[in-house]
Amino acid sequence: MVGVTELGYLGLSVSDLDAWKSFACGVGGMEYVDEGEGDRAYLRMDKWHHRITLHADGGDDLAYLGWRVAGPVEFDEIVEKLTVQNIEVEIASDEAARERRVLGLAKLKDPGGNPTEIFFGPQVDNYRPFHPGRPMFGRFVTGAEGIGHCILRQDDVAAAVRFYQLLGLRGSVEYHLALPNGEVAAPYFMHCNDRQHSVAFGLGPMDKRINHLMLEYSELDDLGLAHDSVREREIDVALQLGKHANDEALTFYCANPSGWLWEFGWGAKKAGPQQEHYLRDLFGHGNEAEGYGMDIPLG
Ligand code: MBD
Ligand code: FE
Repeated sequence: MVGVTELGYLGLSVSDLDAWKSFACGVGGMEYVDEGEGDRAYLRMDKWHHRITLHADGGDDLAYLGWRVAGPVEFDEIVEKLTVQNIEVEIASDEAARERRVLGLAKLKDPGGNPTEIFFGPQVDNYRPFHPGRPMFGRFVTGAEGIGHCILRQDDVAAAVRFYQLLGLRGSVEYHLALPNGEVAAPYFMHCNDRQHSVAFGLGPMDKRINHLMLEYSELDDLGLAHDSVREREIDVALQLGKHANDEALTFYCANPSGWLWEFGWGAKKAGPQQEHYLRDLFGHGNEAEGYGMDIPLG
């Protein structure tokens, strides 16, 4: 069955491009690309033209997610599959596809109302080496595993699971977390390639469409540099350094300039063939700054 192959790109609505440049590049190590368009700038993480577009429209939230399919045949197949399920899919114009630097583009919404795009054929500028915004020991883990993962707002988790299964993702609830109020949180994680999860949801109501984006470094020391500079700049840390039970990644979560979280990580294990669930993380991930939708007992 046709399915998406990776979470390929994100569009973010932001209000302060300079603050984003300083955070994503100075702290995170991304490359800033300004092509003089005025209302937007790009963040590069590898040889793709970009992985993130920053739209300076003041939204301070997720603008859209881009899911990749292999090529034109798979693109037509997945559009057909979604249409048969009565999901409204708009095939974008050539001009709109060019704007995203892809060959083919379709636009739809997930059940949470999150603007979702399906594309094939990203522009890869392999003549231009990736040039990190601050010295890096290694690189971002992207390639076949895509940009990283994110947690999205979904009011109806069952509907979200059905939708992402239709896109070709697999997964399950991976944690049962006992909350202080006696309830049990049961977040749902889904994958479409070797990355242990590309999308997750089910952590309760959220103010924004997105809770966090996770990015993975190939070298532990780059996570250390990011952590040092977050602490140096006194950026809010919502979850302290710790190791997740599901992907066993060492990560921490800090606020980005739009007031939602970036999870910087290293050492994630690959998706396995069978599902497991956990009651807590391995260590760390203590709660620190509150109000970012991560006030959950993981540690
Ligand atoms: C993750 O990446 C995550 O964000 C949470 C909340 C739990 C496990 C892995
Ligand atoms: Fe995460």
